[in-house]
Amino acid sequence: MKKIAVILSLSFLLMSGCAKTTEETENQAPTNQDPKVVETESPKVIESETPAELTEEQKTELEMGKTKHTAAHLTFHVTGGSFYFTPSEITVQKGDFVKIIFENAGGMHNFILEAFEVATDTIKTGETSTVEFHANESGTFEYYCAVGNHMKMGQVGKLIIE
Ligand SMILES: [Cu+2]
Repeated sequence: MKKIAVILSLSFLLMSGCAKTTEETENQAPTNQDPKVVETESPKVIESETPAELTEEQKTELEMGKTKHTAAHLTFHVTGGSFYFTPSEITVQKGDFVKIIFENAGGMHNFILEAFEVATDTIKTGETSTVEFHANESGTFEYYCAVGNHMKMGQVGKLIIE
């Protein structure tokens, strides 16, 4: 009878032990899975948040952000006549996006800025021609009118990129 009692109590202990083990594994199971879930989701989230490719404008803005400058979008009205540009000096910051609205006050003129491959059409009195460029290089650059001898006659200007 004692043997049976021992066996019964042993089997009871084993059963309760098993039960506890099962509970523990059940309790542990979710905590073990949680990191796995995070691990598998995190790379996906990072991938989806990574832009396919930054545009030139975004890259510039990032560069400007590092040096605490913000790339500006600037528009200048430049008037050309015989034989001048007004203004004859334009100053922008490196990284700015510049739009030039060239207005012809009289004669045949154009606006050429070779450093940035900018050239308006040759326009007549009263006409306008617009060009845009990215001032991504600092320095002083000359713009001029390429019609006839206008440049020699003084139809030049200075672009300063700081
Ligand atoms: Cu001219």
